[in-house]
Amino acid sequence: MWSKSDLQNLVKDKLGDYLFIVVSNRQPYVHVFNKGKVECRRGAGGVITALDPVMQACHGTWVAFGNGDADRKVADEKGKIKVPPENPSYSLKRVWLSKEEENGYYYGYSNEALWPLCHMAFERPLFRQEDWGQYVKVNRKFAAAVKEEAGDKKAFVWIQDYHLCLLPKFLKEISPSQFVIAHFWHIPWPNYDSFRICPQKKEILEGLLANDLLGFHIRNHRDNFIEAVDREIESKIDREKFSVTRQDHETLIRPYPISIDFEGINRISVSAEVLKIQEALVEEFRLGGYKVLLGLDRIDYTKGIPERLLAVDGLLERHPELKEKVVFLQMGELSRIHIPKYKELNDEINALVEEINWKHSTDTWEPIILVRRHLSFLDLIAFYRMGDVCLVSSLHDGMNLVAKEFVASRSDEQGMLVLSQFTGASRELTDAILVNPYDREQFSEGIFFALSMPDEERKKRMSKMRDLIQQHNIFRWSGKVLSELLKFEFKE
Ligand code: GDG
Repeated sequence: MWSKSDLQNLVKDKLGDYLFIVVSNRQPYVHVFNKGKVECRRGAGGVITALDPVMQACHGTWVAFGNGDADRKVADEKGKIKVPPENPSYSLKRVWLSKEEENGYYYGYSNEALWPLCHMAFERPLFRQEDWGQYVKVNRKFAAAVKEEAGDKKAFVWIQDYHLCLLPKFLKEISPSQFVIAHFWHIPWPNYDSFRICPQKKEILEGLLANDLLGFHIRNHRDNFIEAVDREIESKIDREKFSVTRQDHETLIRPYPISIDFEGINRISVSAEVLKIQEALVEEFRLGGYKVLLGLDRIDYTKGIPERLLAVDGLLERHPELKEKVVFLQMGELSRIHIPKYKELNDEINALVEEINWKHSTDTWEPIILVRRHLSFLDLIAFYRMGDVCLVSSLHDGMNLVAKEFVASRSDEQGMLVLSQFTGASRELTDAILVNPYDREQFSEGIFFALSMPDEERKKRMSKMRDLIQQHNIFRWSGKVLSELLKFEFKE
């Protein structure tokens, strides 16, 4: 089994005199003012969990957008600061963006054009020329920051996600042989008929083909990307090797399903702190005696939250005997609220919760509790521990880490996962109850099946899913990508 130290050793042994630079929009540490004092917060999410220890081991540099209100105060004149605060061992180099750049590059082109383009959630992408202009400008800014950091030294650069499609090309333009570049695409890559509407499709593909290695979660996304290249770009495609060669440069295209820190989550899930939070939450939401259905997401239209609410409504219609016996607890952190679609979704969710609660509630019970609050990591695990059934109903999702985190939190082998078949995670977690969130009846019955599953079967299914995630953990994921990039054989 791959561990954090295996990954650290790999990087130390194989990096040689190359620098290691990670580039992402989101930073691993953000500085904010809290009651007049500067506070440093660690970002959440798989990439940070996996790469923070790697960076600590190889003393690399992480380049990211400095979005915290106290970020400038603590950084030096080059935007740099050593992190983590308790053990400063690598550099975080912040890229500063103006409001206009943030609007055009982040909210505009990344999240109103590329995000809906890549997810089949039937939201029409908005391609504004001025957003594209800012997107190009900001990608150039990131390239300049990487070059400034590397000087003339050779560097491995690992880029994250759809915010930085053009960065690989700009880096190779600045210095053709200095950088070896990998890029991981965290969201789906759509089929060609969806992708071809993008006015900047050629520029995006050319940007990504400057990478030496391009990773997707699943084979289907890889194949969709290759198909887009085939239809749009003059190049040589090797379908045995899964590579594209264009102007003498070869890009390997590979699937790497991302994962989580299974051991870390598993350990915390049985801690006294988590148990204490769990008890407090049961009291706060008065969950004692009920079966708890759980949803936990960033509020986003790709996550299928209205569909989930409708499925719970359907469940209570079809199985009225469950009234006063189950509660659906939906936690949701607001996100991207500057974008009108996200505000509309929020209103839609509020209205649905009100309607369904009004329809089914009794004098002493309401079926749905909606909570909008940012959770600490410990709160998050406590929530997972309270759920009898976790509902993940994305309309389309690259992977979905909530599904994997829920399974890892259940060292008691209790709980069951109802999982959308349109998530990357559903390819691996075949012991979950797989549903089509657009099919309300089937989804409702899936929840019913999960609630009424015999103990033995539930334990068997959970144990199989837990074994899989334990083996295919986040450190193995990074190890696989880096092995390919550093060109040596990956060992299990
Ligand atoms: C993209 C792709 C892919 C949520 N609320 C809180 C909180 N979270 C954490 C969860 C989980 C993460 O956020 C969400 O990850 P997902 O994978 O579910 O979704 P996206 O944010 O859309 O991520 C996705 C992922 O990239 C990785 O490649 O799986 O398909 O869309 O880790 O736990 N964390 C805390 N408080 C919250 O309130 N601390």
